[in-house]
Amino acid sequence: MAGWPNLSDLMVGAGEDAPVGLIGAPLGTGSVTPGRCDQAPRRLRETLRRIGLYDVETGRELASRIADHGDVELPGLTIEQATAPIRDAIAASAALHALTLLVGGNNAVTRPAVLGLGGALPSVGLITLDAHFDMRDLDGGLSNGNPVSALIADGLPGANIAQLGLASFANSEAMHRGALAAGNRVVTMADIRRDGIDTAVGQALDHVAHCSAVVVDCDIDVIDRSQLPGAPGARPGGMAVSDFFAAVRRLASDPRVRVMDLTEWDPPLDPTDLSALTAARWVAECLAGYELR
Ligand SMILES: [Mn+2]
Repeated sequence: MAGWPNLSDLMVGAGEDAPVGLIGAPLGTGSVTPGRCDQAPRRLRETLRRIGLYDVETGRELASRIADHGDVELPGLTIEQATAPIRDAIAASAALHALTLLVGGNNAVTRPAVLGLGGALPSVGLITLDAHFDMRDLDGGLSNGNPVSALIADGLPGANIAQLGLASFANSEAMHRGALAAGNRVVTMADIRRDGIDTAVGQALDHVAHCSAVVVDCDIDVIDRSQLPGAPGARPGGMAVSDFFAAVRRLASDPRVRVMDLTEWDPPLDPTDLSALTAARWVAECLAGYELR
């Protein structure tokens, strides 16, 4: 792809006018499985030059500029300590850009992303593409396994939460019951295989139809492990990567979607560049969806 127009050509400085913003949140502390997902923002930026701009499926070339706000400074911070700086970075970006791409870091970055949209939780929706409910209990403090529980405790109603891609033998009965009791829309991998990804995404958007702003959490462990080895939680039997890309594009096309995050990518887990190329194409799918608005 050397010499071809590519995603890196769309990156501009934080002070420049752009419809899309990008923030890195290299949060690695507090993970249930310790790892190096703090390396993901840097690796993603390095890989953007390998993703072209022209989409043969639509005959269109991506053109939306992305203002890079750099990484939130988080060295050594706990999730509790990192929450306010990430929240504030999201709020600042949302004031400037129609869509903000938040590159984690572990899945704990999703809570400050939701809080950054003004804190009016009854009007904010959350759609997760995730193998897990992220509904672990809060007794031991915040982790990458409980951002959804924490948001519900903050006051986010389950009527505003849709969860797509839940995997068998990767969640507890208590989490499943908790999600249903809260009123979350729960769509499992078998549902998606039976009904198709378009139906699943439509169900999620219907569930949050009353919300004025929406955060989409893309925990890439939702993708089948054979197609995304670089996430500690990814397992066989996960979402086809083509379905993941289609879901991301369609969700990004909804103007109410103000933040899309990419979490749980741990680059050293994948010695090939498969996971990096998948993460970088996520940026292209977000832009392609945005340009359908
Ligand atoms: Mn997760």
